[in-house]
Amino acid sequence: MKRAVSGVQPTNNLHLGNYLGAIKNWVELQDQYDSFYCIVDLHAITIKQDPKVLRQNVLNVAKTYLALGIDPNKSTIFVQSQVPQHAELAWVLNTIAKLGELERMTQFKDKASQHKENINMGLFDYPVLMSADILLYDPEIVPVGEDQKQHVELTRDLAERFNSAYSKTFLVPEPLIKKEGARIMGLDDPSKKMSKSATSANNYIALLDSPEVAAKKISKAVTDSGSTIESGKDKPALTNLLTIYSLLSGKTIKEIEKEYTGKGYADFKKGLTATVTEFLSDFQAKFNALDDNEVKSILEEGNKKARAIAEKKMVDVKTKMGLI
Ligand code: ATP
Ligand code: LTN
Repeated sequence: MKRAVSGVQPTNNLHLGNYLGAIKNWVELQDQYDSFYCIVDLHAITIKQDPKVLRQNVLNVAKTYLALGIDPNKSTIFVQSQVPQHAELAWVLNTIAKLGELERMTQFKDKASQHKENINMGLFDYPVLMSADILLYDPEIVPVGEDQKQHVELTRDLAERFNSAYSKTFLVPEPLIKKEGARIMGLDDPSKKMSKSATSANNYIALLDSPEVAAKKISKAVTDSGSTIESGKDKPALTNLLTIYSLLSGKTIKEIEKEYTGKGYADFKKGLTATVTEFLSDFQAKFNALDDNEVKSILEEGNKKARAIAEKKMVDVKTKMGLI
């Protein structure tokens, strides 16, 4: 079976962008791919974390994966720091990654400007660790949102560079970025992506927002000029809301536009709110029903499975490099 690998950082609350751009696709891939979904805590510490909060966030992301439909009988859910080969392979890849190519990474530039007081080496090296997360498992595909395309391209370059220096060792993966939902925009500013670390909580709908809070955020969401409900390049705010509506309801954007012909923003936002709150209530009921100890044992199982594959791959890498 072909493999898929992806991950989310255990930082802040996951939001609709994380679901629609990434995790929703993971759920759909589970039957066709041997899937490995990681909680990337070593990535999270590139920004300062409170240890207690981080520990809780790792568990919360695992519960989020499960409540959104990742099935531990089909997919492997595991924690990055519990598989030491991620950090080990990152070091090896550091010796072939070029300073110049890392300096071009837009996520680094964004995060560095947001955290001027702590531009640490880990933040700079983040994409190399991500490459290690991927290459250890030889996946065919890496399902992610649009913002991660540049990092997957770097991963491909590093895989090819290593293969040509030391003979074929890594499969060169493809990013899987869906056309719809790959870049959900902020509700308060449709020119920027919805982000967990946005300064205003009105930017995102967190998966754990209460229906009341979500409704308030939708009512405050910016809209475009004009009064008709239609998508288009000149209507970024409405196109974003229509995309969310469409992906959560299963209706096409065309169908939704038709439904609201002759109606205004108030009716449209009412319909969107109903769709979003239904989704959130269903998700939160599943999330709250999960037992922490059961979730921890699912992670233990996943860690073991991931470790077995990663250990083998590192023996191959080290042998080829003359380290063993
Ligand atoms: P932050 O914005 O705080 O850096 P994040 O919201 O991007 O965090 P990550 O853990 O870095 O969260 O991303 C997890 C996955 O969600 C990645 O595959 C990423 O591409 C995807 N993703 C994040 N934001 C969006 C978005 N606005 N639209 C679509 N996909 C997204
Ligand atoms: N860099 C990603 C998270 C991430 C990831 C990965 C995604 C870390 N390792 C491996 C896919 C595969 C992010 O910031 N969203």
